[in-house]
Amino acid sequence: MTSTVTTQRPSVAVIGLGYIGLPTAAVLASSGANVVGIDINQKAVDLINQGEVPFVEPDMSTTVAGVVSQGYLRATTETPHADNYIVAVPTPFKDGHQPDLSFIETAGKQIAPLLEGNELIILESTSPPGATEFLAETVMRERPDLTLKPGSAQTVYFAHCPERVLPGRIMIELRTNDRIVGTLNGNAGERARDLYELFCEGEFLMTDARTAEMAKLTENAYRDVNIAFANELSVISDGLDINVWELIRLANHHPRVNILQPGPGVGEHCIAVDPWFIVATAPQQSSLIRTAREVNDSKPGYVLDKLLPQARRIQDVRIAALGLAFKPNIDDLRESPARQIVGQLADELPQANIMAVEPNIDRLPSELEERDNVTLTEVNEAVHAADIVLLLVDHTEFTRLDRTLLTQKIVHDTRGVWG
Ligand code: SAJ
Repeated sequence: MTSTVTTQRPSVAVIGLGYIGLPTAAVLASSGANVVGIDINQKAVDLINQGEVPFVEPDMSTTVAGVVSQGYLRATTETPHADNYIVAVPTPFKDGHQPDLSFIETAGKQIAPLLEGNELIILESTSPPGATEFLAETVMRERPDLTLKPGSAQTVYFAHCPERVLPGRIMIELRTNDRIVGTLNGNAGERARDLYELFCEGEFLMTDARTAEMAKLTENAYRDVNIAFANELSVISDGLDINVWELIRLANHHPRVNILQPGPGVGEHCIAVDPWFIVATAPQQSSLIRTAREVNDSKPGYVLDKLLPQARRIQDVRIAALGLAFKPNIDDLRESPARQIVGQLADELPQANIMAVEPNIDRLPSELEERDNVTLTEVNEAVHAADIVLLLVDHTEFTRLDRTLLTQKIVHDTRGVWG
């Protein structure tokens, strides 16, 4: 009996080289696929083709440099033909928190003219229920000669395989997390699993596309609701003169209680956005999920309401605002509540000297940089000079701060790290 061993590397085109697309492209290329990454950002494309990376993610740069130099990953602005497409484009929301699927639509229109039949198209972007179907319909509208009906030479296969990796641990979690795979037609799910098995050691959980879409949203809404519970407790505790972190620590000793941590709000693109996709899909049935979003979105305003009256009583007040990132020990400022709070402080207190401390960046974001009353300052210098110290992010540099520097200061610790 003879057996054939195929050594051919599968071809994959990854559309969107952002926080998910680029690490996925790199890890696929390092695990046996020939990958082309497509992005509209020419600067990012050029950087990647030089083996460099346009944003910081631990361990990503060495993988990218390796696969680019071996020729297994290249980036381009032009979509080529591939046997497998992975769509990892943004899914923001529009006015009224309605999902904006225009990037998915554009990706579908980009891919459609290249299709020959039998390709697999995987939607990775976090999406409202029905988005994989929407992508398939977009492609089919452009190409009426193709079909979703399995088994013919003209069939194109669609699956949803949502990313679930944590920023800061993406290169590890891509390999180790379990993967939900949702089939839209035929054996699309099995084909997606075979492709992801090149790098993913986690369990593959097979379902339909709509359930897979909802599962991803459910995970982030679960976390959002739990953070909202902690944030609501923090506001209640303030009124009762109770330390909320001690309260939560005590309650969490119960074997079936596990409350998350309050803070100045919820940042970044995932947890602060995804629950709205559920609300938009089922507005009448999602009052808890909507309220959780509102509670977390109101937290930056609550922090400001506590701080501003004190700040206004001090002439030419000096405020050390510690942290701009959306969570500890990363440089990602997207949708960060800390950044929002510092911006509003600058608006409300034109005479103040606001010393923003963010050890993970070397330049303030433009909307803060152009303000006369905000400067990027080193932590010890800022705390030393400040009347008010406002802790917004629990970066290691701040949790380790010499507490004696805080005596004589008005301290607002939104993360509960200084007791
Ligand atoms: N936060 C709190 N209190 C907590 C935990 C978090 O205030 O107890 C805040 C953080 O400071 C941050 C925000 O919530 O501002 C979100 O941070 P996170 O670490 O909870 O999550 P993300 O947004 O970095 O990543 C999430 C993850 N989802 C879940 O844990 C269910 C990740 O696995 C997803 O892949 C990612 O969203 C995504 O891309 O959807």
